[in-house]
Amino acid sequence: RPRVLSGIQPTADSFHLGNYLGAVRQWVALQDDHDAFYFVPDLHAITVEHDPKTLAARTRNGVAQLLALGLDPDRCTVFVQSHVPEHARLEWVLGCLTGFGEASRMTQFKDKAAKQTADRATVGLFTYPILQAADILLYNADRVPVGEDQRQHVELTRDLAQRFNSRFGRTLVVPEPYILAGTAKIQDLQDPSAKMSKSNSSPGGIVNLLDDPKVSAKKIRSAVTDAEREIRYDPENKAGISNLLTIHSALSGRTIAELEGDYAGKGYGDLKKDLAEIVADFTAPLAERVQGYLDDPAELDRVLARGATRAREVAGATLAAVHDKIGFLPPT
Ligand code: AQP
Repeated sequence: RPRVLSGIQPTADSFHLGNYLGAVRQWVALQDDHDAFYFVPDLHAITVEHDPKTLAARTRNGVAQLLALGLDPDRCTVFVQSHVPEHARLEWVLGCLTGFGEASRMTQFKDKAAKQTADRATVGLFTYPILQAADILLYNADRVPVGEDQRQHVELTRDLAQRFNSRFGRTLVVPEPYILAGTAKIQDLQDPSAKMSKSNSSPGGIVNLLDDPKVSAKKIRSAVTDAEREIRYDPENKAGISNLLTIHSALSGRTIAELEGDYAGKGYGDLKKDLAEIVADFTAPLAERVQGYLDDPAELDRVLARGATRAREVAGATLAAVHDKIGFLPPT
C-alpha cells in the first residue's frame, strides 16, 4: 500500500474549515487504501511565541479533533511529533544539505517573519520547512495530502530527497504533493483574496470547526461579497461568492454547476443562509465528539503511545539508514 503522511499544527483552539476541506478530509479518505501516518507537529508550533500550558492543551485538543473528524487509530497511525525524536535528528542532517538562499526563498517564512519584529523571527521559523522535509522523508511517504499553501514546502522536500539520494545513494523516497484542486485554498471570509488562516485571519474571516453554529452563521452572513447580484463561480472577479460556493459544494456534495442552477434568480442572503445550515449540520455534532475524546485522557494517551511506537519503528529505520549513508559510526 502506498504511504501517506501529513500533519496539522496545534496553533489554535480549533481547526478551521480550510484545514478540514484542504487537508484533513483527504486524510480520512486516504486511510483506507494507504499506510497512513498523521501527526500533530508540536515542534513546529514553537517556531512562534507560545504559552506552554496552552500548547499542551491544544495538542490534546488537536488529536481529539482528528479522531472526531474520522481518523481511526486502527486504520492509521496518529502521533505527536515530539514523541518521535527522529524528526529533529533528521532535520539536522537535511539542514546540512540545504542552501541558505534556498531556505530564504520559502514564502511562508517570509510572510510569517514579516509579521514579527526583526529580532523576533527565530532560526526555528527559518528552518521550519527543513523540519517539515524531515517529517515527510522519515516515513518514506509517497504522497503528502496538503493544501495549496504547502506546495512549496513539498517541492523543497523533493529537492532534498533527490539531493541526498544523488550524493549518498538511493535512500529516501521522493514524495508527491496530493492537492485537491477544488478545495486546496479556502479563502478568508472577510478578505477573500487571502487564505483562511489560524494565525493570519481576523476572527470574522475564519469558520472554526468548534465554533458555536450561531457564531459561524453570523460570520457567514457577514462574509464579504461584491456589488452584483448574480451567484456565479468566478474566483477572479467574485472571490467571496466563489469561496462560499466552494465551501457549500464541498460539504453538500452538489457540484458548483448544480449550485449555480439552484441559486439562479436567488440572492446572496439565500446562499449564506443555506450555507450556515450546512456548516452547522457538519460542525454541531463535532464539538460533542471532541469532548468525548477529551473526557477520556487515558484512552487518548493509549492512542498516542501506540502511534508513537509505530512511528518510531519506521522513523528509526530511516534515520539509521541515513546515518549509515553519511558515514556516522553506528552506536555500539
Ligand atoms: N485556507 C486553507 N485552505 C485549504 N487548506 C488549508 N490548510 C491551511 N489553511 C488552508 C491546510 O491545512 C493543513 C494544516 O495546516 P497547518 O495548521 O499545519 O498550517 P498552515 O498551513 O499554516 O495553516 P494555517 O491555518 O494558516 O495555520 P497557521 O496560521 O498556524 O500557520 C495543511 O495541509 C494546510 O495546507
